[in-house]
Amino acid sequence: MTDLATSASSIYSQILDVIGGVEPRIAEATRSELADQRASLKLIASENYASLPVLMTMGTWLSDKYAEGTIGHRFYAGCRNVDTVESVAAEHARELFGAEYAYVQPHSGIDANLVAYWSILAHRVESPALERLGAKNVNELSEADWETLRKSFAEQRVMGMSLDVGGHLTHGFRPNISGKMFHQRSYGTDAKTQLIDYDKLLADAREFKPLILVAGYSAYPRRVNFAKMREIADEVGATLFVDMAHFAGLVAGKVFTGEENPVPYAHVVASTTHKSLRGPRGGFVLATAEYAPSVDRGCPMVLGGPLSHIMAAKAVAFAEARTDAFRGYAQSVADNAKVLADGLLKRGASLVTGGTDNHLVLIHTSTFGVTGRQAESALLDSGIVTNRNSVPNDPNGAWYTTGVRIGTPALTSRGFGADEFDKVAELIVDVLSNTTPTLTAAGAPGKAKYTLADGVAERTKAAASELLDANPLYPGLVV
Ligand code: DSN
Repeated sequence: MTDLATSASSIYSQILDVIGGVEPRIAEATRSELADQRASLKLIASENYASLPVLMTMGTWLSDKYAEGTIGHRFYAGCRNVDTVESVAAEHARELFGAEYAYVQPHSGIDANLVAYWSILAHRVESPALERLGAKNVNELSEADWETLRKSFAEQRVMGMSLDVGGHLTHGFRPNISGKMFHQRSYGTDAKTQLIDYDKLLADAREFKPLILVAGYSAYPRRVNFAKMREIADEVGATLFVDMAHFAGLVAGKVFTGEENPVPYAHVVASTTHKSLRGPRGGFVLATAEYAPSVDRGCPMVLGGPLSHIMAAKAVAFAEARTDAFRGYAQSVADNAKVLADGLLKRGASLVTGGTDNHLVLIHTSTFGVTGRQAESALLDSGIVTNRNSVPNDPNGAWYTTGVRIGTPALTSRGFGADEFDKVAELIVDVLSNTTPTLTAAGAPGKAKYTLADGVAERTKAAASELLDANPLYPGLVV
């Protein structure tokens, strides 16, 4: 047992006892979650395991302080320690990503994207209008001028990757506020290669003339050329906004460099901190100096008061991500994804784009005659946690889907390497090959119910246990 594990065991046991004295069900659920996470193969591409120092940093009285505003310019008194926390986190983020400016207040990825959108609107639409009208801020505008400006926010255009090829709801789709704020057009991928077709994207952008070009994804298993994205944005006068929530860890870990690193090319970059970056649950925004003043208005523009305890944990996670150990981790995430993809392909699976060169893999479940929902459920029965996901031109829609998305960040954090990921591929193919859809009353394959052949769940769980036991989560932690 390491010293950290010994201390953490003692600390967390006492903390859970205290919590249990107030609400035993919460202490129980917290213990149970650790047991569940320890006992399953976590392949959700957007999840990870934060370090014990990051987890510990989240549970303090920094949570009790209101600090709306910005560093040194708060709407509340007594913020000197929050100023320190936010400054350290922002400094680490700037250095880690080589950004001119970092804003670490967003509470989540959606919040970070909202800050990005509104700061771009503030910079591109509001500021020029104020200048034209000779006003310092919106409160100085006449009612008529304000009404004109307010309406102009709703006339702006955004262009992002289509949902069914891997884009994200926040990239201008109607269920999210971004789809209600903007006129939206999506770009897809080439029908044959399933890769981004930059020439087609340019032609579409020339026609649509978006104010904002969004790059980034949540289910596209390939790298993006951000230099080309910037060329396209420049050609049509768009601001390039990159949502790197999924691959921030690969950028921080210097796996994505040169034209694959969004930071030197984008005007604004938003991200989460808890996916491949392995920090606390939260978000942040990076920007060029030009966009910094408007990003800095995130709170109270679209955010509530910053979560100081989470900003502190972001600082700790960024500090961890500066290390050689994190670089090694990030490279392993990408290497392991290739092994996982190859392991699936050689056993007969079909993958969107034919493979991966980032941290995620999208399995086409039609090869196994099941929907994404059936595959996700059968895998869960077998101790493998994934999520169903649409594939390009998905015949089953966004609810049942025809895909399962899997990723390597979490299990790589546990120490899984090539041998383990090849075995994971074997287990996945075994489960999916032994899953059959239940027939509907009309005799057609249904989309939700399924049968998993006898013994498959048990043998998969047993094999998974061997892998998990050899690579324990929070080794030595006993609560
Ligand atoms: N929930 C994240 C994901 O799973 O990709 C994005 O919203």
